[in-house]
Amino acid sequence: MTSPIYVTQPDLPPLAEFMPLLEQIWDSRKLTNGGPFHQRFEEALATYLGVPHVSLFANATIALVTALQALRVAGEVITTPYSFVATSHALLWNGIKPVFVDIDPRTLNLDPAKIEAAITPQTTAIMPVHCYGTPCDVEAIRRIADDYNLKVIYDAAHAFGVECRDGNRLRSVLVHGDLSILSFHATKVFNTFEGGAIVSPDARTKQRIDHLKNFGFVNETTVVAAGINGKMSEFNAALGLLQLKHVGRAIERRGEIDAQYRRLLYGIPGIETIAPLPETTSSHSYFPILIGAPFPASRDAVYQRLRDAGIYTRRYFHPLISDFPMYRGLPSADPARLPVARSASERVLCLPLYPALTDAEVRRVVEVIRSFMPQPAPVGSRMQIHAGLDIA
Ligand code: T4K
Repeated sequence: MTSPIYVTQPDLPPLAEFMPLLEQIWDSRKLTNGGPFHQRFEEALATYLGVPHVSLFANATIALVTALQALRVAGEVITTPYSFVATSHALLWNGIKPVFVDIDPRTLNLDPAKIEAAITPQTTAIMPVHCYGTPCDVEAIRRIADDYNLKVIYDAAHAFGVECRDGNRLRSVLVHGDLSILSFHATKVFNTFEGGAIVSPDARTKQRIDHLKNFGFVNETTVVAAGINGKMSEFNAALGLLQLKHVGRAIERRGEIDAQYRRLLYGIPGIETIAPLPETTSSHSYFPILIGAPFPASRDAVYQRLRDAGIYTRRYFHPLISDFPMYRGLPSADPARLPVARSASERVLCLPLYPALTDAEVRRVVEVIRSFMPQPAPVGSRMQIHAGLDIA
């Protein structure tokens, strides 16, 4: 019996390394509300990522909701239908109308060429997603935002540790836009069980965000905003601090698996992978493939055969956000306006990818996919005899 393979498996540090940190928490009785681990992790994370300011959160969804409030975004926001629902849900939680714009078939990110046509007098911001960690066209988006005086909030839940060319050096993709949001959920490249963060460019914005995530409290008697409770606990922060020591190795192993998949899948007609962008580093957060003609089976048939073999892939992102009941009545959710996103959503399958996945398991996944291919004709079959005659 082979053991099941899931789309991901959280990477954890050795428990023995975490125990002394837990003992410190037990001794201090400081469990939350900006304790010493929170402080240390926030600083260490900003340094690791090479970004100016980080505000830790309980999860990325609360961070997205807070980011929109911090920038006082209202009215309409242009966003992608090809993401996890949390991206658009954060807009609805703020009473903002999502306006869906189609994606670029090459990166599966919001297509900058289609943004301008969706801008109305009510538009106040753009909320793109660095889908699977592939950076958006940040320059094109910045130009549009500047021209129309719009804010840009990047949902960077998949983009931990991703860097791209900035002048003559590589720099974190998280410095682009007005704010970037990270997720440290169990299923992410870097996890703190649950967790998230907002990257902000200046101390003033960070301070506003920090007030908003703590009920709006400035001190015991002063409340400056109708904030929420979005704080990260000491448990999660201590784990995060420790995870930073190990994440480099984890990303390296992810890169090896990514390369192995690309090698083994190469040349299968109808299986597409997302090509890495030039001058960009990747943390290999997901391994999506797009399955279409001339591959002899549908995406769902492949998904099912893999399941039958104990391999639990995921169709991230199917259905499109714009197909869910709370969105599908919007004019921008009309399927006719989102052909690229729809096509990707119908063809995508995210293959298992996590540091503990073995080379043999990667081969097992690809073997099931290859099992749909027509078998090579047996020796001595008519086809081969004809071929032989032709050659003769
Ligand atoms: N923006 C974007 C673009 C996002 O992708 C997400 C989250 C967010 C915002 C919001 O971030 P957070 O608020 O969550 O910080 C998962 C995650 O729950 C979600 O965080 C993630 N995106 C989304 C893409 O995937 P599910 O429903 O697919 O997770 P689940 O529980 O089915 O887990 C998948 C597999 O992982 C399981 O089959 C087994 C394995 N697993 C999972 C968990 C939770 C484990 O082995 N251990 C675990 O503890 O949503």
